[in-house]
Amino acid sequence: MRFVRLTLILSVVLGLVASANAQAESTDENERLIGFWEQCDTPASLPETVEIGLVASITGPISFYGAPQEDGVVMALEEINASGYLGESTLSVIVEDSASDPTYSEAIAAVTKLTEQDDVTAVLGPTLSSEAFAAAPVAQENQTPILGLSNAAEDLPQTIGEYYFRALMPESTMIPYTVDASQGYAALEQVAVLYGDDDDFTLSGYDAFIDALLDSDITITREETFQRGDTDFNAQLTNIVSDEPDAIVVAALAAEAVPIITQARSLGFTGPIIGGNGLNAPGIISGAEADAAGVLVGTSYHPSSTDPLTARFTADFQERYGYEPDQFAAHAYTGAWIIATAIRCADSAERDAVRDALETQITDFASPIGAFSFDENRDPVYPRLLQEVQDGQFVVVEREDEAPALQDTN
Ligand code: 1QQ
Repeated sequence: MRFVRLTLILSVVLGLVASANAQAESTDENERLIGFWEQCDTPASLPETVEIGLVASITGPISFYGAPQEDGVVMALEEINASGYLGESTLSVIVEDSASDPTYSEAIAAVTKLTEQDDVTAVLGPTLSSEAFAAAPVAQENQTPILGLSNAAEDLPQTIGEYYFRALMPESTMIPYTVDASQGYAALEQVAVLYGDDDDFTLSGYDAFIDALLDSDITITREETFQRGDTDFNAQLTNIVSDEPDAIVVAALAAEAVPIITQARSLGFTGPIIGGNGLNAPGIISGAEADAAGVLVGTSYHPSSTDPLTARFTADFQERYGYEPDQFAAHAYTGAWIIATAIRCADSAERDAVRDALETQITDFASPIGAFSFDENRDPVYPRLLQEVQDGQFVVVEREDEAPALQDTN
């Protein structure tokens, strides 16, 4: 499986080398919607090939998130190489599947291989915050920049160190917005909280929800817990529903979120179900079907955006893969372009130079998730939006920034 994927990527890369030079001088505006074409000169000192790694849970229950991540990264690399963004140099990726391993040892082994054996310039991933807590320290020890694409747990950059950056904002930044925006949309006086107490991401989601609810003077009717792999939530939900809350807040990963949603509806709960990042996967909707109606979740990307860059990303991805991209694909695509931009701006494949460029160069980077910058904690800043599941799809019900700033593409 991995061999097939690598072969495929290699042939994509090789096929593109030939066309890269021809297109390097292209001034086609559509092609240059994304990238720091003006901000940083075309690099001249890079090796023929610059290698990066991707660690993602492409198989198993976490593939809800990891599979679209791989697709987003592969598409970004194809664009980067075809457009000559790195001059004569080709960016290639070694993909490692951390396979939803609940012990996280697959993620640790993957980051070890990439940083110690393959000598990659930088690593993208891993998918879960829990995987990142376990595996990113290996990149830190090997002084290799590592960009989390979907890690929302609290304090990850501070815990791992200066080589860790992330392309997804922490729950402590997204959830206050989610709760605030949901209030404008649904009457929330008393709310129940259901959360996984054995995962770094769901625990951070729990903390962020509690803080946001208390800040908004919303009464918490009850708190209930579960663990990864659980399938029967009827005991917790029966208690929760008996209090007649206005909404249920859920900090869960997708595999558990689907039965939570369907069992809550079976028990007669018809109100909003407000989720953290785990509920951003479209698999929630295909899994819970009509029961998903009324799920509210904060995010950064929506395929309906009319921003030209976002619209082009959405159309190209849909055409290439035959399915609509989700937030996880959009962050992965953006993350790959950001690594390429750090390499371009540093004019170096050297790890420290790329790390420094990530820290100093990435400001107002126009992307499918809006204008993207890193703050002083190496956490990202970009506009947020609230979406609700209506008629079997995510629909934007509020956005923080109607028109994300577009960088000058001339
Ligand atoms: C995390 C997450 C998950 C919901 C998706 C990967 O955000 O583990 O931090």
